[in-house]
Amino acid sequence: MLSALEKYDPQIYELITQEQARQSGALMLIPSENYVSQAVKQASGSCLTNKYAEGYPNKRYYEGNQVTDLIETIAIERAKKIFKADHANVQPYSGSVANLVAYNALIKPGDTIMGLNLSSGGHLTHGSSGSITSKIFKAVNYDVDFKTGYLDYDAIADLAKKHKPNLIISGLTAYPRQIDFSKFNEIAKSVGAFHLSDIAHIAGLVVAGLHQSPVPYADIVSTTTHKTLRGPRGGMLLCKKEYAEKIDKAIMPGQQGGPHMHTITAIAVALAEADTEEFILYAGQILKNAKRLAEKLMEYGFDLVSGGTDNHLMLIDLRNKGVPGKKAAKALDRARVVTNFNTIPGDPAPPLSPNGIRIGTPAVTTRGMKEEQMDRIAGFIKTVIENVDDESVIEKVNREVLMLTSQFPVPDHFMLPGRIKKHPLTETN
Ligand code: DSN
Repeated sequence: MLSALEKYDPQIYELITQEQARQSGALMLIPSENYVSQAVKQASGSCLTNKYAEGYPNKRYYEGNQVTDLIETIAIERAKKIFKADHANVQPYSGSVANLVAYNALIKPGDTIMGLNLSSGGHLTHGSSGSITSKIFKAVNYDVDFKTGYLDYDAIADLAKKHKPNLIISGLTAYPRQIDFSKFNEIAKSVGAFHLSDIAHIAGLVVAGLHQSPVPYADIVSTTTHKTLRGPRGGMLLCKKEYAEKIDKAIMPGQQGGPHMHTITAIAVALAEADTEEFILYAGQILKNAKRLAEKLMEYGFDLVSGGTDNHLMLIDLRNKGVPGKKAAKALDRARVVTNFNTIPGDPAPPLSPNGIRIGTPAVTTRGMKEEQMDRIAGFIKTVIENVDDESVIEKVNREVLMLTSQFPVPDHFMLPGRIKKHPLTETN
């Protein structure tokens, strides 16, 4: 494929090559990023990108969907199996779309939604002031306890009683602790609200049994497919049987036209990869690495929100180091340590210049890095932050990172041992 690209569009070919080199020579610590397998990449770049398939398997508005019907059915069945869900829809283009679809399926414009504040680790689509979700709906936000950094379920229950939301969202993009979805469900039900759980960040941990699953509790569960789940960039919805038709209709014709069949094909592959012993070990190592990285950073005097992590990510409050988050993230990037600047709970600084950075371990774990390498990464972060204005020190770290990453090549061709079993659907057809 690349040779054709090289021939016809050398400029784009060259840029892809540069990006490949960047990804390979850097420590990708953004907790929402990961590396997909060659099998997922191949499915994503396949001829399925050519096909329109509006509708659902065996109920399409276009002809020629004999193969896409089988592929989408396999993806749905694999999703239902690994998440133990009654119903799955694999068509949402992204996590943001999936959340909007869930709102549209359950509530109406003008209703009240209640989600985690962006600055406390929530997502834009959980009712943030800049998001259309706060324009269509009345948005109420809960925060983490600013002193402990943890969710305070009593305070959330009180807020729910006060505002009587129609829908409560549980879920995170920058909360470093486990979430008790059963408690969220109790709170939602006590005020007659629907419960949407957004597990975009932790889907892989949920599948591996390393985080409580919201599937038995929430009315609808939304997720992306490309973070800890390690699939292509996409979205997915899971729900109880009673909401199946509502969800399907809210996606098509409610919000989307033709599904991206190449993405759904790659999602199917990723879901099978996640249904293996190797994936469970991978998810376990993500957590071990995160814990070790957090411990080492704290040893170096870094202030971690909530005093550590019990998932794949952590938030560093940089105020005691006297370095703003953006300045820190830019300096780290020059040293090939890629993070993102992030608000910390109750951050007095604006979101474009916050006091924190967010880091996580899913991508470096995919490269095979373990606790020993986490110690080195913590050392890189310490050196850069303590020498944030010294380009010669940053350049030295840059070279050390390059040496470390060369020992853990991007698993561009990593394959799981053995082959994914043939699905009975294609055996009988
Ligand atoms: N952009 C994602 C993240 O980085 O967490 C959330 O959508």
